[in-house]
Amino acid sequence: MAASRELLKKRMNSEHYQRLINLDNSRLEAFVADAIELCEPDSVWVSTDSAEDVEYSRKMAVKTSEEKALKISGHTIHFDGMEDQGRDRESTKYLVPKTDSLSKTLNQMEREQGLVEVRGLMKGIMKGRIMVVRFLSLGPNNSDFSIPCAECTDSFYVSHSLNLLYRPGYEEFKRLGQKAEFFATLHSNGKVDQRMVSAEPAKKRIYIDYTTETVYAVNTQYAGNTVGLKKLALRLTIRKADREGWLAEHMFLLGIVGKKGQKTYFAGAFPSACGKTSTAMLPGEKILGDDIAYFREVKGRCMAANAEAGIFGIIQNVNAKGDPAIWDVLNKPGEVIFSNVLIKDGSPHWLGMGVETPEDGENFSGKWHKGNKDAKGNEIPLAHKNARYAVALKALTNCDSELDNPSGVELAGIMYGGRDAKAYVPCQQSFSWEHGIIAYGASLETETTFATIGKEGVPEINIMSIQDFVAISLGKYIRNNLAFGKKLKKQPLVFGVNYFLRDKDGKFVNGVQDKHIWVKWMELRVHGEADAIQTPTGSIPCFADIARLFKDVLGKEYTQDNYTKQFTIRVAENLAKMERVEQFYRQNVADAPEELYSIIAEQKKRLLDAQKQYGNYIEPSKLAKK
Ligand code: GTP
Ligand code: SPV
Ligand code: MN
Repeated sequence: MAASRELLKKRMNSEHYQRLINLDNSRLEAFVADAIELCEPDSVWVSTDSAEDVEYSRKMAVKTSEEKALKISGHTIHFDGMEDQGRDRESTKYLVPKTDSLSKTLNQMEREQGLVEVRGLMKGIMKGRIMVVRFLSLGPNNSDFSIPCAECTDSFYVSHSLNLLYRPGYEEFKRLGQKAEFFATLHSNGKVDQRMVSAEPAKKRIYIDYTTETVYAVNTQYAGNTVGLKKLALRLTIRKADREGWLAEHMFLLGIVGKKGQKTYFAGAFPSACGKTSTAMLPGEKILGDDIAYFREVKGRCMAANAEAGIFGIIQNVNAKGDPAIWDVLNKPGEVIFSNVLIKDGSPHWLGMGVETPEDGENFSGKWHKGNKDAKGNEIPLAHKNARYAVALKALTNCDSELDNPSGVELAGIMYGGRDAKAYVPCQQSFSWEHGIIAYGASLETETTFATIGKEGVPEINIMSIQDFVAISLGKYIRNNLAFGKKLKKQPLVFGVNYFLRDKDGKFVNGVQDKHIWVKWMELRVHGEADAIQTPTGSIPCFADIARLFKDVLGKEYTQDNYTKQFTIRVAENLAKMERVEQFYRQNVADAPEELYSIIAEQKKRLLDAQKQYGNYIEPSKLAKK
């Protein structure tokens, strides 16, 4: 008997040992055996896909007090520590072997050293605890998109979240047997306090060993750091997609319902907390995904699927009027995990929920009262800005029918958008696939948000909204995107959006509902039903088309003044932006494709020519329809 099997047999009860052995995968057995030997749990619980097993994780999350039941049936609350309220860029590192190198914008360390450190922290860490072994699938099952994943964790909150966010994978592992090439995550909460919250944030480590497709996460609970299938797997998926010739993206998937009821699918990349869920949830449309999408070329068409099956969404500003579909699931019986909101009398409260909120209760800081201050003397808000909810997509009335379609859906358009206060117009279409990928995707500028730990509002370049997760060279990643389009007979149209453009006084020039107009316009563009005006940075909507959409979709009057304010091309700001982008690539991306520099140069030239003719601010009325 192989060494792993012997250890497993000794340390597991026979039923759970058998569950593992039935999957007939030696790498899996070695992974679980190593996890047991390293973490020394009291017992090991292997979950199958059965309803009973799925329910066990849900129940245990409450029994262990990692979650508490709320008033509405099926609702629970989980708290993360004060220093564990978002993805932690600083503690998250790629483990790079001495013989390899990764782009310098990525946080990294030498592999052997990292393994010694993180494994040292995990030694004996599960003593007195149960280790749960989970099997799940990224992408629809029985599909070219599927990727099997295994996670060992001592957190039933993590395990419960996996139930809601991903597709079951035990049967998939069984089907694949030795062929299952899976991603593995080993997670531990580490030491917890009396509230069952990870108590040693200074020892938080999230290390990605891409050479063995294994991730270690310790002394953290925040789902973005611990649910292996989310951003941790995305990093590994990008490497896999690179090897296999497809794309894995930080994008939502949305079906826009046309006049005759036909659906046109769009994907959109926005950095964390910059608009993916808000766009995918537009009332009257169909949500297919809100965070991670896979694209494959099939017979010259771009087919897309959601890696996930649920939403781990930002709850701030979710209210009855703006987000009826989410509001509905958050207010009726059904499975919902709330995290880091305020709890009072068994009900959750959050910032921007549109109703009066209590002055006290329990929140991420513990017992809370309005005016309470943190250790640094800052007032503690009633809920964290990055407080979230986890729900299965199928719980939503607007969930798209094609969620589990193994072929995915055909994509008609892609959009890129970040928090760009100064330069890009609210909505524009690229001149070509390549122009869109470079001028909107690779040139994406944004500001840091509350979704990652650290200072908010710091401007940065975040390539395709995915930079943190690009575990291959950035140049190669961009070339893959360019090459992917060239393989397609029918390319999706590429758009740039900017929900966060500000006027001279620092006020946003658009309302939060305006994004609905931009995507409706995109749908018209896909079907050749709207004209556009050509500007130096892209094709923008004509006034009449969007005025009509504002009326039809939002019942709002849209004025020429609004249009001029929003769509005036700010030449100097755009030139400065292109300079910053070029500089970024020259300094950080040694292998950036030549095409990137030529597309940026062409855009600069168009801007300079226009500047000579029209000056620094070009009103759309001055430019010609195309
Ligand atoms: P992750 O889940 O972190 O990947 O984020 P996301 O891209 O799904 O972000 P989400 O759509 O949840 O939006 C994040 C924040 O942006 C929320 O607090 C929204 O209120 C705010 N937001 C969304 N759309 C707009 C908009 O059009 N204008 C402004 N000003 N804020 C917006
Ligand atoms: C993001 O930060 O982009 C998220 C939330 O979607 S998580 O990755 O889970 O932290
Ligand atoms: Mn995200």
